[in-house]
Amino acid sequence: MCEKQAAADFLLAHDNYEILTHANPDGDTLGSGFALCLALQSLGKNARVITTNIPKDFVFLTEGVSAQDFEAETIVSVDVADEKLLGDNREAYSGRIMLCIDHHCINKVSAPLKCVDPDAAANCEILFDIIAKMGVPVEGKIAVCLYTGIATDTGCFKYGNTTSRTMRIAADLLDSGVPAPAINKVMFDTKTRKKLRLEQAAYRGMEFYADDRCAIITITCEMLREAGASDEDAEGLANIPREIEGVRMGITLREKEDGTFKISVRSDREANAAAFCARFGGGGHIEAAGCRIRGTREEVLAALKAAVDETL
Ligand SMILES: [Mn+2]
Repeated sequence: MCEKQAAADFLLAHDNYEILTHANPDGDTLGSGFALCLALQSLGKNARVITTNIPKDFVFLTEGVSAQDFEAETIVSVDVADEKLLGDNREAYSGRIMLCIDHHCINKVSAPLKCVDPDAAANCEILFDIIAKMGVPVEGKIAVCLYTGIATDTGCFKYGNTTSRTMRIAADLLDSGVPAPAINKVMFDTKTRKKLRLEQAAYRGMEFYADDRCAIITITCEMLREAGASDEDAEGLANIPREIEGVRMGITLREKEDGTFKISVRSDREANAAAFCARFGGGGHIEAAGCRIRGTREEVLAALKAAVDETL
């Protein structure tokens, strides 16, 4: 269900856009949002991105995008699978989304026009097509935004969601002049000392389950404090457990101040992380998904291990 031409026609026909990202924004939702914002502005339309807490590595995506003052008319969501993922913006925007552009396999956003393509590795792949169909050249800052989204959602073109089409789009973006090595260095090959300390603690605490086919790490609030690290430094740690040989399912627990744990799951395609997280009211992609569970660490671990028993 992805009529890209219909989405492009809609975008050309309307004006005064607010573009919604998901909460705890990543490179794909921000890349999608700012690429679309720039495309709309280049057509003389009013547009702004509504987002919060942009991680510092992604702030460059916002640079050079003019902040416009206007009365919003048309609400578009990008990379948002469910209205509850709008976070603090949920109340203000629920039920008002007119066009939903997404690539999650389960999309629960209710909108009169939806463009959802689960075969796209990144939502930015879909935006690449839509922006071209709008007649806007995919180059310059728009191309940088789209490249960043695609590179981050594919783990720099390593994950199983990467297709030949992903590579072809990336090739077009490189042809347009995107400085891919510089972006990749920041996204994948740079870490703060705080993050290093956090990783060291995470590796030390890693435990194995289900005959070592499952590896689990826990990041507690205390570990963050001891490392002098922020929530942002904890991003990306979810990939660590799956790096261990023989591990088919890697689970990361992040303790939150509100008495819940944020769970990130990375798996092979058979184990299906999205289905695993759906048991706990979460969702995502086949190889990368997440959910929230309330309880003590022991209770949460027990619930997760029971689900692992039924999955692996
Ligand atoms: Mn995405």
